[in-house]
Amino acid sequence: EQEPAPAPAPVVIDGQVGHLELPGSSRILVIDDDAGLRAYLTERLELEGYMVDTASNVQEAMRLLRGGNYQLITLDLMMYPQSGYEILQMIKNDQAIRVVPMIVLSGCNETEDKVRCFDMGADDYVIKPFDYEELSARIRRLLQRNREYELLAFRDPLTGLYNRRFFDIQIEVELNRMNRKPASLSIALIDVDHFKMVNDTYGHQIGDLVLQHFGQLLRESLRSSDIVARWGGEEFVVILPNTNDSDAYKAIGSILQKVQHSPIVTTEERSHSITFSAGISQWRPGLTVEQLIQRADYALYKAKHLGRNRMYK
Ligand code: GH3
Ligand code: MG
Ligand code: MG
Ligand code: MG
Repeated sequence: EQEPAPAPAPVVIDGQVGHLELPGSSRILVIDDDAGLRAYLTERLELEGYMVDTASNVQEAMRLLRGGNYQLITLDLMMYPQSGYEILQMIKNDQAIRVVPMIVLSGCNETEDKVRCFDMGADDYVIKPFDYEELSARIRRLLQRNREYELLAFRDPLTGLYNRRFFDIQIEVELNRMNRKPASLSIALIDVDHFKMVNDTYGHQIGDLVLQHFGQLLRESLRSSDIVARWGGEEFVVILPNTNDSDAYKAIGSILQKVQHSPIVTTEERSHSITFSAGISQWRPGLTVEQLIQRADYALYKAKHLGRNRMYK
């Protein structure tokens, strides 16, 4: 007796979903009009590995918050001449910084003050004089919780890479950094060629696995300082800090070589590899984020138009 021949089921190289690491260690802003307390908190927190900045008034605090990337704020409620409430209100009125976790430090142990602070958006309220170990534990927990949310908010669920929301924030951070200290930076927009055919031939689920695998390959092939994000669909974007467009061209080119020679879907009859097209642009002083992306997008369009499986810069 003869067994029926099994249907040729596609075998897919299983893509490990990359682990997302948010860059940088935690930076804390201590806002307090008491110089002794600022010095004390700076010393203790720095011993624990945090980066600490301090501000003694609202102007300084807002300037630091707008320019820097803080993961947590401690705010003294009793400040002179502006009260901590006014600063709290200013922070919560600013769309960009209102999301930074905040612990209020206060000498008032009145329910009314605590309720008011929580209602205004404070995340925790610690009475002065405080036990440093307890404050430190509260800071640790708040940072951890926020990190858990960031991992959800900034991650693409299919590939485990960063998502576009993260790219939008990170590119601003990088350009701000370069305005302070000039350096080179390039971005690459990457679009898988004829991806619709992969879906049409093997099905959408296999298409998903191919995207996971490809995302992982991008991640593994680039430096850890390069930011790889899923732009959407079968499109990816890479930020290459400290890289001019010629070096970016080389880096992406080696991935292009690797990808076209490694089968990504294998059935009994044949194996299928994918190719991609990429558009590369280098940041120049004066370029906005939008212009930088527009240039990469135009370069990608040229690469597609010239026949795909290639780059353009
Ligand atoms: P081109 O070389 O011009 O880029 O051709 P293409 O087929 O790659 O481009 P097109 O924009 O025509 O098709 C993109 C396809 O990618 C269509 C869409 O269904 C598919 N796609 C987008 N997101 C996903 C996804 O998350 N999973 C899967 N399986 N397919 C996706
Ligand atoms: Mg005070
Ligand atoms: Mg596309
Ligand atoms: Mg495509």
